[in-house]
Amino acid sequence: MSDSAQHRRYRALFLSDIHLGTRGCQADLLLDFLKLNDAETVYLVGDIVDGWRLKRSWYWPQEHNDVVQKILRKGRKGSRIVYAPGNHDEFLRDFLGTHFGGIEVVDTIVHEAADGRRYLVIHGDQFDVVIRHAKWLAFFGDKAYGLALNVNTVLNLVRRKLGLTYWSLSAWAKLKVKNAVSFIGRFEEALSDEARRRGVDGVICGHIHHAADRDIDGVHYINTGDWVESCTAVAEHHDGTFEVIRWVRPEQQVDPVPANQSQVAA
Ligand SMILES: [Mn+2]
Repeated sequence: MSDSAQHRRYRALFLSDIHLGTRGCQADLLLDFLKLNDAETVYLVGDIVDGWRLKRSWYWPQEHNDVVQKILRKGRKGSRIVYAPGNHDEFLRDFLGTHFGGIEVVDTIVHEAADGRRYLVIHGDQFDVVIRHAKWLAFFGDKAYGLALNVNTVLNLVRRKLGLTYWSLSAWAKLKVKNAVSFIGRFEEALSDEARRRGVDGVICGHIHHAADRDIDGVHYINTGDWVESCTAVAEHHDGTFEVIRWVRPEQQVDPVPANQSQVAA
């Protein structure tokens, strides 16, 4: 089959947690994906470049360059590229509201789907603190909740100044496998609560390396997954429906892969 036959153009594509600059990043698979998939708008939903890791030891093979070039090229060829940084690329949070190389940098943004539904696009690390202290935050209410989000930002700014790594709840939870399941559940709940609070229909996020597309109490919760473990992206079709794409090596692409069936244990 030729490339043009396999080539797809979606209304929007959402990618997160690529972690360029780390050995775990599956750049070869991502290049393959980017070659065959295009969109009117490409959202980079955080942790695209792993600034924390790069600061400690420089790892930047040609393939990682190629990924950046491929994304910039999509911008030049007419795709709108929107970048909402995460915790690993939070150095870009100093550039919110700016453009570079044709890329818009935003903290969060609302994406309007073809069917009119509105989605909050956000990396999601902003809610680590909320998840950790869900009980007392619920008790003290909205003000404490807003305060906790600010504390999280300041805390990590201080850690950065001290040269410590960003404290990552997801990394911590993964070390303790039995906590991971409840962590994922609470993350999904916190993000869908935020969508409800903001009066939108759904949320599209990343951060926990766990792709999803489901309804949580009337909120459409979508997670883009990652390009370290599961190699997933989310596409919006031209009718406003969404799909989790799980990308596998070309030689394995015999049958279409069921969207919600995990091939790799997260
Ligand atoms: Mn993250």
